[in-house]
Order: sequence, then C-alpha cells, then structure tokens
Amino acid sequence: MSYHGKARPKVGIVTGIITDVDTGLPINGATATIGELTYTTDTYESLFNKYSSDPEQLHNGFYYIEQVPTDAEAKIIFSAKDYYSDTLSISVLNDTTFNFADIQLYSSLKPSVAAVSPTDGNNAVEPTDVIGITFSKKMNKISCQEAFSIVPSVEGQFTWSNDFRMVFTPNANIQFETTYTVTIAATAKDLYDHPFDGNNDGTPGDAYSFSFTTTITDLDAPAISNLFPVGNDEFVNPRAPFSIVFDEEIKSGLTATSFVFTNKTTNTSVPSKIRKHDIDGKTTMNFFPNSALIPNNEYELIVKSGMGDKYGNTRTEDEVFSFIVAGIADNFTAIDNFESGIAENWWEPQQSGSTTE
Ligand SMILES: [Ca+2]
Ligand SMILES: [Ca+2]
Repeated sequence: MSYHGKARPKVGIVTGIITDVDTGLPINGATATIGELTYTTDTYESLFNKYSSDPEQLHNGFYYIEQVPTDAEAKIIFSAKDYYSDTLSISVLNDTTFNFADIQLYSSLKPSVAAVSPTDGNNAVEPTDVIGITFSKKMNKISCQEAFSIVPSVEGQFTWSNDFRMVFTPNANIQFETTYTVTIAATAKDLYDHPFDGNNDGTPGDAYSFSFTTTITDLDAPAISNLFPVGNDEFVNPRAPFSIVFDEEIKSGLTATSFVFTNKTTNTSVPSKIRKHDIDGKTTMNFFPNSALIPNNEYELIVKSGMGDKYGNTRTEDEVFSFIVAGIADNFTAIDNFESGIAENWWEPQQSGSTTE
C-alpha cells in the first residue's frame, strides 16, 4: 500500500488480562492507563448482571487500549480497588499486531478467615473430625500454625490443602460431649506480611475464634439390631437373600472371615456373595448364597468378633445364628448371580465360611 508520501500516524493496540496474584481470578473494575488512554475492565454493574445474578461469579479482567503510539515504550499503570497499583513498560511494536501485557496485582486487603469446619456453633461434631480453617488470602503457614490454639488443649498436626486452607488433625480423637474453642491469634500473617484482621472490619490486629461441641459419648461396639430372617425361625423362602443390620456403621475390622456361613446338616461351608451397604448411619450386610439353600437343612451363621465403629469400639465376641430352611417344594434352579455391573459394591470373602471338622 502506498500513502503517497504522506505518513499515516502509526497506532497500536495494547491488551491483556489483569488478575489477582493469590487467586488467579481476573479482577473486575481494574483500570489500565497509558498516558491519557484508560480502559476499565468489566464489572457486574457494567456487564455481568446480564448473565448472572451473583456479583462474584463472573470476571474477565480484560483490558484493551488502542491508539497507542507505536515504535515507542509505553508505560502501563494498573490499578484496582483493594489492590496495590503496578506498572509495566512494553515496546509497542507496530499497528498490525496486538501488544500483549498481562499483569497480576497484589491485594491490599488484610487476611481474614473465609470459612471454618466444623462450623461455628455446630453441636454435633464427631470426635474424629479434623479442624479446617480457610483464609481469605494465601498465608504465611508458620505464622498461622503458631497463632492457632484450641481449648481444651489438644495435641495434633498441621497440614495445608493449599496456601489458603490449614487443617489441624488431632493425634487422637478429641473428647465426646465437649465444647472446644479454636482461636487464630492476631499474629497470623499472609504471604506478604499483611497482619491478620480477625473480625474482618478492615483494621488488622485482632483474633478470630469459633466454637463447636462434640456428640454424645459412644463407647459401644456395633450391635446387631436386625436379622432377616430372624434367628432360629424357619427360613421360609430359600431364594430370599438374608441380611444383618448393625445399629451403626462398621468402620473397621471387616475381613474375609468376619462371617462364617455353614450348612450344619452337611457340615459344609456355604459360598456366598456379601454386599455391604451403609445407609443412615447403619451398616447392612446382605448375603447372597451362590446356590440355593437346601430345604430342611439347618444353617448357621457366625458373626465373628473384631468389627468396630469409627471410634474404635470393637465387637469382642462371636455371635451365632441358626435357622432351618423350610421343606417346601420349589423347582427354581439358581439364584440370580448378581454379578454384572455391581462389582465395586461387592465384598467377596476369599473363603466363604470355614468347614467345621
Ligand atoms: Ca479487625
Ligand atoms: Ca459405637
């Protein structure tokens, strides 16, 4: 192209994304300024309300400045509410390509607590639960650990899910029926040494506390609350699977030999598939014999000791159930083998039952 000797003014485009260095989220309402030229990134008020009812949901951080003189250095000043301003210098090369300049800004807000678990005031906390504190900014981990306290005192270990979330895991279960108060002292700092603002009022120098209470005492091992069919009753339907219901969830000690199922008439073990369900805080074990039970035979199921709840309360004695299969004429051939598509829920004993001598 020819401009007949008359030089066209050369202008360029400078564009990029402005993000928060901690969260990586684009910043709404940030400005990029080059000389007299300014661009403000989209905000909920300016744009995002058309797409969302949540002011926090959408961000793009995108800025776009045109008419920038080319073949020169451009100094870009970035600023946003609650962020430290920053500058970048780039060479604006020519008028045919975009000149990209992304920037990450540092929040000037003081760190506070964004969320805790258990929640403040929760009065049904399991003594096995861990304590989690999520901060509003990336934190100086050592300062947070040193600022942490719990009353009554508990020994434990700190881990971090990421730079925002600290987890305190007690070395042993905490006490039942006890109210604990967790405090993060004002000495906690974020990654950039901003002091902690416990009550999140904008003025640092105060602590954050929350309390929770643990559940009622449980010193009992799981007990069998239901059995189908009922022990010693006639087992009227040899095709029906049978079940044991425990009054709480089995969390430990379940092994391939926890249940011993025997045909006492023939003195042979009864190979079965066993399926475990945890529903409404209870464990149900469903037994599906590999082949039909035999009418008029006597069967015995031994529930071995060793299974325990989540607190380590363990069953200490074997429990024995027996029943007789009814002598009804029934010409079915096999129980559904239940083997397709449900493998991951099945728990299959390596040896179903042991043969008594
Ligand atoms: Ca404060
Ligand atoms: Ca228990």
